[in-house]
Amino acid sequence: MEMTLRWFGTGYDSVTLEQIRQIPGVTGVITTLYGKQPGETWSQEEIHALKEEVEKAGLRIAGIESVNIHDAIKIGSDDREQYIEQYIETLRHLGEEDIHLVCYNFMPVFDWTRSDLAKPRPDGSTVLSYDQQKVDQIRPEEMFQNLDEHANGFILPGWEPERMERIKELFAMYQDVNEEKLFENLVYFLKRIMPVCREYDIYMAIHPDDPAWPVFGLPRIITDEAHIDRMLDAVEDVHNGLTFCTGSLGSNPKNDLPSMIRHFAGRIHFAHVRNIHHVAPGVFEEAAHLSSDGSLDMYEIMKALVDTEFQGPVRPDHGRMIWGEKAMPGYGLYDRALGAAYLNGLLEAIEKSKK
Ligand code: CS2
Ligand code: MN
Repeated sequence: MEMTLRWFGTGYDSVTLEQIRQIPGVTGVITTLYGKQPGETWSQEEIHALKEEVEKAGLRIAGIESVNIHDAIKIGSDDREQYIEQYIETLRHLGEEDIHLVCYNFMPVFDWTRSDLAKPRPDGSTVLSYDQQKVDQIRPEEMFQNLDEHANGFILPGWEPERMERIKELFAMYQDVNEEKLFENLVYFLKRIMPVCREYDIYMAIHPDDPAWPVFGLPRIITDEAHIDRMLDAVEDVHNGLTFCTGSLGSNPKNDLPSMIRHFAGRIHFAHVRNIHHVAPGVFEEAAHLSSDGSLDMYEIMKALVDTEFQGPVRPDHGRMIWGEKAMPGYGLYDRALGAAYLNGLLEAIEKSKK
């Protein structure tokens, strides 16, 4: 397992590669061409330049998060072919640059959803939080303003202002897309891209829906073991795999995460390991990575990854905002660095106790 950190790129991220390089045990970054719109082709030159920049800093690109999927593909509209072709082109260019892991999500309209980006915790830190009642009181088109206020001036992944301006239009486009249709469109997309994934040995790793239930009446299909089984079985190829995000799947307390890791062994290509604190049904807030700070057992999660011989990159996920840092909510340097150090500690202990 390789310890990594997500990095949004020069000009977008307040965290630098030089800082990431100094976190003990972190050898790779998970990055993206942040300025790209979903559906836009990534040229090989652009990917190459990004790779050089990362390598010059003494790190490597362990994977891409995300190559976003155009709405036409999720909706299954007539113009999807063109966007699938462009996606395949991008995958080919990534493959040529020796990049073999691509994280993506298949959530309609909104990527992850939260009701608050800066909820104070008793220790004075702030975290992202979710309260179903609050979300129910907000109209989708107001969601962006609600979040933007606490975004510290950063563009949040999945919440780009140009998308938010079209929110009503987007909702209308998804009107006839129910759970079944969305699933069919995902399978169609996966079947179309599998040949290029096999050719270049690219592992696709779908990110679970966050939170793991339908929001604003929009369908969500990557939420629990049964749904994920269905998706993996529909395209039975190791290149069709999963990002195991403990915070997203863990938003539903019914998801038994260590058991799911064992169940999906071999199809998990990327792990996001973070803790959350369940407050009440439909209400949760993010926490420090430490087990005792939240509701998830981080030791059992890491142990399941080690036991199943997970070989891919792992990264701490959303961190708290601490020590006065001003960064993209969830993606500051300090708490994620603490998270990486903690996860590395667990790993060392688990591995040594096995000998
Ligand atoms: C989130 C998402 O949980 C997470 O990692 O921050 O933005 C996630 O990166 C995307 O949904 C993946 O496509
Ligand atoms: Mn995640």
